[in-house]
Amino acid sequence: MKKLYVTRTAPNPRKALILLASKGIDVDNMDDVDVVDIDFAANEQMSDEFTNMNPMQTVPVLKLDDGTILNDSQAVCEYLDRVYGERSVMGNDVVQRAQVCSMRRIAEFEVLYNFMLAFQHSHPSKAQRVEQVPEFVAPSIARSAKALAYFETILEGRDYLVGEQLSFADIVLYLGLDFGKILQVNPNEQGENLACFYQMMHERFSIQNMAKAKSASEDK
Ligand SMILES: N[C@@H](CCC(=O)N[C@@H](CS)C(=O)NCC(=O)O)C(=O)O
Repeated sequence: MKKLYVTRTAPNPRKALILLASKGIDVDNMDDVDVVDIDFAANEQMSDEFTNMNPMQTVPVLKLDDGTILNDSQAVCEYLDRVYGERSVMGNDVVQRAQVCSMRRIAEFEVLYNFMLAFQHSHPSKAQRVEQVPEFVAPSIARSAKALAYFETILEGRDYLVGEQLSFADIVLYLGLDFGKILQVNPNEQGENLACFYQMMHERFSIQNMAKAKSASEDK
């Protein structure tokens, strides 16, 4: 049995959960994958057992049947995308794959990463993990906002960043917008196109709605 280690509220593991959900796959109901929930409040990512498996002490991690460890969200998502479901969310042809890659990296490094940096340098829960430099917070949020202005123009007249269907780039941009809320950046106030995009994605993939879908399927 493969094992997928996640924290369901954290953006990087959510990439994997949303990728599977977008393909109609219930992560808790897979024949060959067990989900292991890692509780940040209990510092489970710092335990000896977890650290032996992933010295970076981060989630997600996917442990394959032969013991191979994938300890980065992009690697985990590439694997899950290829092995499960029919349509790839990484792009349908060579050009689309390159476009999804480019949009995904900009969403990741300019939006999500800068919000994560601002969070790590300001939130008390990260004080033991990061040497906090409060001066990083405001410029990091400003860099995210600048990239959001770029995405606002990309989304003019379209539902998704690339082509006519949801791609992995959309998932990462959504997670960036959603994580920004913790830093008081309202995803509904970054432009009309981003607000529509956020609401569409949030309806399907918010933590609450994904938990509701899970409990509804368990009740059946
Ligand atoms: N490059 C890694 C980064 C993963 C990462 O930073 N994960 C966060 C959750 S979003 C984490 O596990 N943090 C642990 C902590 O803050 O102690 C990836 O994309 O998988």
